[in-house]
Amino acid sequence: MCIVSLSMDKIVIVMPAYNEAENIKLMITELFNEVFPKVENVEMHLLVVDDYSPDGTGDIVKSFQDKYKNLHMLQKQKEGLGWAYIRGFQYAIDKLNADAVMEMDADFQHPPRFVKPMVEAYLNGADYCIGSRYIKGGSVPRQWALSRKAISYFGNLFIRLVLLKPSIHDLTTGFRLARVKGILDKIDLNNLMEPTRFAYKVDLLYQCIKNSKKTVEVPLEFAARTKEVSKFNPKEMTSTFKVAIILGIKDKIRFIKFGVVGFVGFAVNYLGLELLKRLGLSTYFATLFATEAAIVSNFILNNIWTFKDKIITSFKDLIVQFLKFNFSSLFAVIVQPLIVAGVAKLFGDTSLIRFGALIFALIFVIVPYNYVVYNLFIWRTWKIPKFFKRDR
Ligand SMILES: Nc1nc2c(ncn2[C@@H]2O[C@H](COP(=O)(O)OP(=O)(O)O)[C@@H](O)[C@H]2O)c(=O)[nH]1
Ligand SMILES: [Mg+2]
Repeated sequence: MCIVSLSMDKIVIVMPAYNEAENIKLMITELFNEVFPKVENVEMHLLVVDDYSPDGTGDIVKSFQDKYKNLHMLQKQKEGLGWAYIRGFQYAIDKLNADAVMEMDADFQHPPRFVKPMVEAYLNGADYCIGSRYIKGGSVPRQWALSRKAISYFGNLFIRLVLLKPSIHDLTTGFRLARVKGILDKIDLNNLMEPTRFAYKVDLLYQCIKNSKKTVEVPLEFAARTKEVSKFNPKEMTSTFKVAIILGIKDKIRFIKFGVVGFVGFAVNYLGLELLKRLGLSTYFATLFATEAAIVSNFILNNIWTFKDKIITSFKDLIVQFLKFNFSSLFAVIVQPLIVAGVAKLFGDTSLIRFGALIFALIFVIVPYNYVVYNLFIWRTWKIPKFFKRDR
Protein backbone atom coordinates (compact mmCIF):
# COMPACT_ATOMS: atom_id res chain seq x y z
CA MET A 1 0.00 0.00 0.00
CA CYS A 2 1.35 3.38 -0.81
CA ILE A 3 1.11 6.21 1.62
CA VAL A 4 0.10 9.49 0.09
CA SER A 5 1.58 12.53 1.70
CA LEU A 6 -1.10 15.06 2.45
CA SER A 7 1.25 17.78 3.57
CA MET A 8 0.41 21.14 2.11
CA ASP A 9 2.81 23.33 0.21
CA LYS A 10 4.48 25.98 2.27
CA ILE A 11 4.54 29.47 0.82
CA VAL A 12 6.76 32.06 2.49
CA ILE A 13 6.16 35.73 1.81
CA VAL A 14 9.53 37.46 2.00
CA MET A 15 8.95 41.03 3.09
CA PRO A 16 11.83 43.47 3.58
CA ALA A 17 10.94 46.28 5.92
CA TYR A 18 13.14 49.20 6.72
CA ASN A 19 11.66 51.80 9.04
CA GLU A 20 8.18 50.49 8.42
CA ALA A 21 7.03 50.55 12.06
CA GLU A 22 3.64 51.99 11.17
CA ASN A 23 3.01 49.79 8.18
CA ILE A 24 4.34 46.50 9.51
CA LYS A 25 1.84 46.31 12.36
CA LEU A 26 -1.11 46.76 10.03
CA MET A 27 0.47 44.48 7.46
CA ILE A 28 1.01 41.59 9.88
CA THR A 29 -2.50 41.78 11.29
CA GLU A 30 -4.12 42.13 7.89
CA LEU A 31 -2.19 39.19 6.45
CA PHE A 32 -2.74 36.85 9.39
CA ASN A 33 -6.33 37.85 10.18
CA GLU A 34 -7.81 38.64 6.78
CA VAL A 35 -5.73 37.12 4.03
CA PHE A 36 -4.15 33.86 5.19
CA PRO A 37 -7.37 32.34 6.58
CA LYS A 38 -8.96 32.76 3.15
CA VAL A 39 -6.12 31.10 1.27
CA GLU A 40 -6.88 27.40 1.13
CA ASN A 41 -4.81 24.25 0.62
CA VAL A 42 -1.54 25.88 1.43
CA GLU A 43 0.50 26.81 4.51
CA MET A 44 1.17 30.55 4.50
CA HIS A 45 4.17 32.07 6.30
CA LEU A 46 5.48 35.61 6.54
CA LEU A 47 9.18 36.35 6.83
CA VAL A 48 10.02 39.96 7.61
CA VAL A 49 13.56 41.00 6.73
CA ASP A 50 14.57 43.87 8.96
CA ASP A 51 17.95 45.57 8.84
CA TYR A 52 17.75 46.66 12.48
CA SER A 53 15.50 49.58 11.55
CA PRO A 54 16.09 52.47 13.97
CA ASP A 55 12.33 53.01 14.31
CA GLY A 56 11.89 49.62 16.02
CA THR A 57 10.23 47.73 13.15
CA GLY A 58 11.96 44.57 14.41
CA ASP A 59 10.52 44.87 17.94
CA ILE A 60 7.03 45.19 16.54
CA VAL A 61 7.50 42.02 14.53
CA LYS A 62 8.83 40.22 17.62
CA SER A 63 5.83 41.31 19.64
CA PHE A 64 3.55 39.45 17.22
CA GLN A 65 5.57 36.24 17.04
CA ASP A 66 3.89 34.60 20.04
CA LYS A 67 0.50 35.19 18.55
CA TYR A 68 1.32 34.15 14.99
CA LYS A 69 3.40 30.99 14.79
CA ASN A 70 3.99 31.41 11.05
CA LEU A 71 5.55 34.83 11.50
CA HIS A 72 9.33 34.83 11.15
CA MET A 73 11.96 37.51 11.20
CA LEU A 74 15.46 37.76 9.80
CA GLN A 75 17.60 40.59 11.11
CA LYS A 76 20.82 41.59 9.43
CA GLN A 77 22.99 44.57 8.60
CA LYS A 78 21.65 47.01 6.03
CA GLU A 79 22.98 46.30 2.54
CA GLY A 80 20.21 47.58 0.31
CA LEU A 81 16.94 46.27 -1.08
CA GLY A 82 18.28 43.46 -3.27
CA TRP A 83 20.23 41.77 -0.47
CA ALA A 84 17.27 42.07 1.87
CA TYR A 85 15.22 40.00 -0.56
CA ILE A 86 18.06 37.62 -1.44
CA ARG A 87 18.90 36.82 2.19
CA GLY A 88 15.19 36.45 2.81
CA PHE A 89 14.84 33.92 -0.03
CA GLN A 90 17.82 31.96 1.25
CA TYR A 91 16.41 31.87 4.75
CA ALA A 92 12.97 30.86 3.45
CA ILE A 93 14.45 28.05 1.36
CA ASP A 94 17.16 26.72 3.71
CA LYS A 95 15.67 27.34 7.15
CA LEU A 96 11.93 27.35 6.54
CA ASN A 97 11.84 24.74 3.75
CA ALA A 98 9.60 26.86 1.56
CA ASP A 99 8.03 25.28 -1.53
CA ALA A 100 7.49 28.73 -2.98
CA VAL A 101 8.49 32.22 -2.00
CA MET A 102 6.77 35.47 -2.65
CA GLU A 103 8.21 38.96 -2.94
CA MET A 104 6.09 41.60 -1.29
CA ASP A 105 6.79 45.07 0.08
CA ALA A 106 5.75 46.14 3.54
CA ASP A 107 4.47 49.57 2.57
CA PHE A 108 1.05 48.47 1.21
CA GLN A 109 2.05 49.26 -2.36
CA HIS A 110 1.25 45.59 -2.91
CA PRO A 111 -2.21 45.43 -1.37
CA PRO A 112 -2.59 42.23 0.66
CA ARG A 113 -5.80 41.25 -1.13
CA PHE A 114 -3.70 40.31 -4.17
CA VAL A 115 -1.88 37.56 -2.29
CA LYS A 116 -4.76 35.11 -2.73
CA PRO A 117 -4.97 35.20 -6.56
CA MET A 118 -1.19 34.79 -6.76
CA VAL A 119 -1.27 31.72 -4.54
CA GLU A 120 -4.19 30.31 -6.52
CA ALA A 121 -2.24 30.70 -9.74
CA TYR A 122 0.60 28.75 -8.11
CA LEU A 123 -1.76 26.04 -6.90
CA ASN A 124 -3.07 25.80 -10.45
CA GLY A 125 0.39 24.81 -11.58
CA ALA A 126 2.26 28.03 -12.29
CA ASP A 127 5.99 27.95 -11.56
CA TYR A 128 6.28 31.71 -11.62
CA CYS A 129 3.50 34.23 -10.97
CA ILE A 130 4.01 37.86 -11.83
CA GLY A 131 1.81 40.49 -10.19
CA SER A 132 1.25 42.63 -13.23
CA ARG A 133 0.20 46.26 -13.41
CA TYR A 134 -0.01 46.27 -17.18
CA ILE A 135 -2.63 43.63 -17.91
CA LYS A 136 -6.41 43.89 -17.66
CA GLY A 137 -7.37 44.31 -14.04
CA GLY A 138 -3.98 45.69 -13.03
CA SER A 139 -3.07 49.36 -12.62
CA VAL A 140 -0.61 51.95 -11.39
CA PRO A 141 -1.74 54.55 -8.84
CA ARG A 142 -4.10 57.16 -10.22
CA GLN A 143 -2.28 59.73 -8.09
CA TRP A 144 0.97 59.22 -9.97
CA ALA A 145 1.97 62.18 -12.11
CA LEU A 146 1.79 61.58 -15.84
CA SER A 147 5.58 61.68 -16.05
CA ARG A 148 5.92 58.90 -13.46
CA LYS A 149 3.31 56.82 -15.26
CA ALA A 150 5.10 57.35 -18.57
CA ILE A 151 8.51 56.41 -17.12
CA SER A 152 7.10 53.24 -15.62
CA TYR A 153 5.20 52.27 -18.77
CA PHE A 154 7.87 53.05 -21.33
CA GLY A 155 10.65 51.76 -19.09
CA ASN A 156 8.81 48.47 -19.00
CA LEU A 157 8.23 48.47 -22.71
CA PHE A 158 11.93 49.10 -23.25
CA ILE A 159 12.90 46.19 -21.01
CA ARG A 160 10.35 43.96 -22.72
CA LEU A 161 11.99 44.70 -26.05
CA VAL A 162 15.58 44.45 -24.83
CA LEU A 163 14.96 41.13 -23.12
CA LEU A 164 12.81 39.89 -26.00
CA LYS A 165 10.00 39.12 -23.60
CA PRO A 166 6.99 40.66 -25.35
CA SER A 167 4.60 38.16 -23.83
CA ILE A 168 5.23 39.44 -20.30
CA HIS A 169 3.69 42.83 -19.63
CA ASP A 170 5.32 43.82 -16.36
CA LEU A 171 9.01 43.09 -15.96
CA THR A 172 9.72 45.48 -13.09
CA THR A 173 6.97 44.58 -10.69
CA GLY A 174 8.05 43.74 -7.16
CA PHE A 175 5.12 41.42 -6.46
CA ARG A 176 5.99 37.91 -7.57
CA LEU A 177 5.81 34.31 -6.52
CA ALA A 178 8.33 31.66 -7.52
CA ARG A 179 8.37 27.91 -7.02
CA VAL A 180 11.56 26.81 -5.27
CA LYS A 181 12.06 23.41 -6.91
CA GLY A 182 13.37 23.78 -10.42
CA ILE A 183 13.08 27.57 -10.44
CA LEU A 184 14.72 29.36 -7.50
CA ASP A 185 16.99 26.47 -6.49
CA LYS A 186 18.54 26.58 -9.96
CA ILE A 187 19.54 30.23 -9.54
CA ASP A 188 22.80 31.41 -7.99
CA LEU A 189 21.22 33.96 -5.66
CA ASN A 190 24.58 35.14 -4.32
CA ASN A 191 25.56 36.34 -7.77
CA LEU A 192 22.58 38.29 -9.01
CA MET A 193 23.37 41.54 -10.79
CA GLU A 194 23.06 44.76 -8.77
CA PRO A 195 22.14 43.02 -5.52
CA THR A 196 22.03 46.23 -3.50
CA ARG A 197 19.45 47.81 -5.74
CA PHE A 198 16.00 47.48 -7.18
CA ALA A 199 17.61 46.29 -10.43
CA TYR A 200 18.29 42.82 -8.96
CA LYS A 201 14.58 42.26 -9.69
CA VAL A 202 15.16 42.26 -13.44
CA ASP A 203 17.94 39.67 -13.24
CA LEU A 204 15.91 37.48 -10.90
CA LEU A 205 12.82 37.74 -13.07
CA TYR A 206 14.78 36.93 -16.19
CA GLN A 207 16.27 33.80 -14.68
CA CYS A 208 12.98 32.70 -13.13
CA ILE A 209 11.20 33.04 -16.48
CA LYS A 210 13.96 30.98 -18.09
CA ASN A 211 13.60 28.17 -15.59
CA SER A 212 9.83 28.27 -15.42
CA LYS A 213 7.67 26.01 -17.54
CA LYS A 214 4.56 27.96 -16.77
CA THR A 215 4.69 31.68 -16.14
CA VAL A 216 1.47 33.47 -15.36
CA GLU A 217 0.64 37.13 -14.96
CA VAL A 218 -1.89 37.98 -12.29
CA PRO A 219 -3.39 41.49 -12.17
CA LEU A 220 -2.02 43.81 -9.50
CA GLU A 221 -3.42 47.19 -8.58
CA PHE A 222 -0.22 48.87 -7.47
CA ALA A 223 -1.00 51.35 -4.71
CA ALA A 224 0.57 54.70 -3.97
CA ARG A 225 2.95 54.71 -1.03
CA THR A 226 1.11 55.73 2.09
CA LYS A 227 4.19 56.76 4.03
CA GLU A 228 7.31 58.61 2.91
CA VAL A 229 8.47 59.04 -0.65
CA SER A 230 9.70 56.34 -3.00
CA LYS A 231 13.38 55.52 -3.14
CA PHE A 232 13.12 55.16 -6.88
CA ASN A 233 15.46 57.69 -8.50
CA PRO A 234 17.58 58.16 -11.64
CA LYS A 235 20.36 56.01 -10.16
CA GLU A 236 17.99 53.10 -9.59
CA MET A 237 16.55 53.61 -13.04
CA THR A 238 19.91 53.59 -14.79
CA SER A 239 21.00 50.43 -13.02
CA THR A 240 17.70 48.76 -13.92
CA PHE A 241 18.15 49.55 -17.60
CA LYS A 242 21.79 48.51 -17.40
CA VAL A 243 20.87 45.08 -16.08
CA ALA A 244 18.23 44.69 -18.81
CA ILE A 245 20.70 45.61 -21.53
CA ILE A 246 23.43 43.30 -20.23
CA LEU A 247 20.97 40.41 -19.99
CA GLY A 248 19.68 41.19 -23.47
CA ILE A 249 23.18 41.19 -24.96
CA LYS A 250 24.19 38.02 -23.08
CA ASP A 251 21.45 36.16 -24.84
CA LYS A 252 22.33 37.67 -28.17
CA ILE A 253 25.92 36.42 -27.96
CA ARG A 254 24.57 32.94 -28.51
CA PHE A 255 22.68 34.21 -31.52
CA ILE A 256 25.82 35.85 -32.94
CA LYS A 257 27.77 32.60 -32.51
CA PHE A 258 24.95 30.74 -34.20
CA GLY A 259 25.24 33.21 -37.09
CA VAL A 260 29.00 32.72 -37.38
CA VAL A 261 28.56 28.93 -37.36
CA GLY A 262 25.92 29.27 -40.07
CA PHE A 263 28.33 31.32 -42.14
CA VAL A 264 31.09 28.75 -41.72
CA GLY A 265 28.57 26.10 -42.76
CA PHE A 266 27.82 28.05 -45.89
CA ALA A 267 31.55 28.24 -46.69
CA VAL A 268 31.95 24.50 -46.12
CA ASN A 269 28.99 23.90 -48.38
CA TYR A 270 30.30 26.06 -51.20
CA LEU A 271 33.98 25.07 -50.99
CA GLY A 272 33.05 21.41 -50.53
CA LEU A 273 30.93 21.49 -53.64
CA GLU A 274 33.77 22.95 -55.73
CA LEU A 275 36.31 20.53 -54.27
CA LEU A 276 34.17 17.46 -54.85
CA LYS A 277 33.38 18.63 -58.38
CA ARG A 278 37.06 18.88 -59.04
CA LEU A 279 37.53 15.37 -57.67
CA GLY A 280 35.16 14.25 -60.41
CA LEU A 281 31.82 13.78 -58.63
CA SER A 282 28.60 14.64 -60.41
CA THR A 283 27.04 17.98 -59.46
CA TYR A 284 24.21 16.15 -57.70
CA PHE A 285 26.45 14.07 -55.45
CA ALA A 286 28.95 16.87 -54.95
CA THR A 287 26.12 19.10 -53.68
CA LEU A 288 24.65 16.31 -51.59
CA PHE A 289 27.93 15.52 -49.80
CA ALA A 290 28.88 19.17 -49.45
CA THR A 291 25.51 19.95 -47.90
CA GLU A 292 25.85 17.08 -45.47
CA ALA A 293 29.39 18.26 -44.64
CA ALA A 294 27.93 21.69 -43.84
CA ILE A 295 25.30 20.11 -41.63
CA VAL A 296 27.98 18.13 -39.79
CA SER A 297 30.13 21.24 -39.38
CA ASN A 298 27.14 23.22 -38.11
CA PHE A 299 26.23 20.52 -35.65
CA ILE A 300 29.76 20.16 -34.27
CA LEU A 301 30.49 23.89 -34.02
CA ASN A 302 27.12 24.67 -32.47
CA ASN A 303 27.64 21.86 -29.99
CA ILE A 304 31.11 22.86 -28.85
CA TRP A 305 30.75 26.63 -29.18
CA THR A 306 27.27 28.18 -29.55
CA PHE A 307 25.69 25.83 -27.04
CA LYS A 308 28.80 24.86 -25.10
CA ASP A 309 26.94 25.32 -21.83
CA LYS A 310 24.59 22.57 -23.03
CA ILE A 311 27.17 20.48 -24.84
CA ILE A 312 25.98 17.01 -25.85
CA THR A 313 28.65 14.44 -24.99
CA SER A 314 27.07 11.03 -24.63
CA PHE A 315 27.35 8.91 -27.76
CA LYS A 316 23.69 7.98 -27.78
CA ASP A 317 22.50 11.59 -27.39
CA LEU A 318 24.90 12.72 -30.08
CA ILE A 319 23.39 10.25 -32.53
CA VAL A 320 19.79 11.08 -31.62
CA GLN A 321 20.26 14.84 -31.65
CA PHE A 322 22.32 14.72 -34.84
CA LEU A 323 19.54 12.82 -36.59
CA LYS A 324 17.04 15.40 -35.34
CA PHE A 325 19.38 18.13 -36.51
CA ASN A 326 19.52 16.60 -39.97
CA PHE A 327 15.78 16.19 -40.03
CA SER A 328 15.25 19.82 -39.04
CA SER A 329 17.54 20.89 -41.88
CA LEU A 330 15.05 19.40 -44.33
CA PHE A 331 12.81 22.36 -43.59
CA ALA A 332 15.18 24.71 -45.39
CA VAL A 333 15.47 22.30 -48.31
CA ILE A 334 11.71 22.30 -48.75
CA VAL A 335 10.79 25.88 -47.85
CA GLN A 336 13.62 27.83 -49.43
CA PRO A 337 12.83 26.84 -53.03
CA LEU A 338 9.14 27.52 -52.42
CA ILE A 339 9.88 31.06 -51.24
CA VAL A 340 12.37 31.82 -54.00
CA ALA A 341 10.08 30.43 -56.71
CA GLY A 342 7.08 32.23 -55.22
CA VAL A 343 8.81 35.59 -55.06
CA ALA A 344 10.22 35.14 -58.57
CA LYS A 345 6.74 34.41 -59.84
CA LEU A 346 5.30 37.50 -58.17
CA PHE A 347 8.04 40.01 -58.92
CA GLY A 348 9.83 38.62 -61.96
CA ASP A 349 12.36 35.84 -62.40
CA THR A 350 15.55 37.90 -62.54
CA SER A 351 18.90 37.17 -60.92
CA LEU A 352 18.54 40.12 -58.56
CA ILE A 353 15.08 39.10 -57.41
CA ARG A 354 16.15 35.48 -56.87
CA PHE A 355 19.09 36.72 -54.80
CA GLY A 356 16.82 39.05 -52.80
CA ALA A 357 14.32 36.24 -52.27
CA LEU A 358 17.05 33.92 -51.04
CA ILE A 359 18.33 36.49 -48.55
CA PHE A 360 14.76 37.17 -47.45
CA ALA A 361 14.09 33.45 -46.95
CA LEU A 362 17.32 33.04 -44.99
CA ILE A 363 16.88 36.03 -42.70
CA PHE A 364 13.18 35.85 -42.02
CA VAL A 365 12.42 32.16 -42.23
CA ILE A 366 15.36 29.77 -42.16
CA VAL A 367 17.57 31.46 -39.58
CA PRO A 368 14.76 32.11 -37.04
CA TYR A 369 13.40 28.62 -37.64
CA ASN A 370 16.77 26.97 -37.05
CA TYR A 371 17.51 29.07 -34.00
CA VAL A 372 14.19 28.24 -32.41
CA VAL A 373 14.49 24.52 -33.24
CA TYR A 374 18.04 24.31 -31.86
CA ASN A 375 17.12 26.11 -28.66
CA LEU A 376 13.91 24.20 -28.11
CA PHE A 377 14.62 20.70 -29.37
CA ILE A 378 18.32 20.08 -29.93
CA TRP A 379 20.21 21.81 -27.12
CA ARG A 380 17.10 22.64 -25.13
CA THR A 381 18.19 25.98 -23.73
CA TRP A 382 14.59 27.17 -23.88
CA LYS A 383 11.69 25.53 -22.15
CA ILE A 384 8.53 25.07 -24.12
CA PRO A 385 6.08 27.34 -22.34
CA LYS A 386 2.85 25.53 -21.52
CA PHE A 387 1.16 28.82 -22.00
CA PHE A 388 2.04 32.39 -21.30
CA LYS A 389 -1.22 33.79 -20.30
CA ARG A 390 -3.06 35.74 -17.72
CA ASP A 391 -4.66 33.68 -15.07
CA ARG A 392 -7.85 35.61 -14.85
N1 LIG B 1 15.40 45.18 5.06
C1 LIG B 1 15.41 46.17 4.17
N2 LIG B 1 14.26 46.57 3.60
C2 LIG B 1 14.29 47.57 2.70
C3 LIG B 1 15.48 48.21 2.31
N3 LIG B 1 15.18 49.16 1.39
C4 LIG B 1 13.84 49.09 1.23
N4 LIG B 1 13.29 48.16 2.02
C5 LIG B 1 11.89 47.73 2.10
O1 LIG B 1 11.57 47.19 0.83
C6 LIG B 1 10.26 47.55 0.43
C7 LIG B 1 10.34 48.36 -0.86
O2 LIG B 1 11.03 49.58 -0.62
P1 LIG B 1 10.51 50.99 -1.16
O3 LIG B 1 11.40 52.02 -0.64
O4 LIG B 1 9.05 51.11 -0.91
O5 LIG B 1 10.79 50.78 -2.69
P2 LIG B 1 9.93 51.30 -3.93
O6 LIG B 1 8.51 51.00 -3.64
O7 LIG B 1 10.48 50.52 -5.06
O8 LIG B 1 10.21 52.74 -4.04
C8 LIG B 1 9.67 48.29 1.59
O9 LIG B 1 8.94 47.38 2.38
C9 LIG B 1 10.90 48.82 2.34
O10 LIG B 1 10.65 48.98 3.71
C10 LIG B 1 16.70 47.77 2.94
O11 LIG B 1 17.79 48.26 2.66
N5 LIG B 1 16.60 46.76 3.83
MG1 LIG C 1 7.37 51.04 -1.97
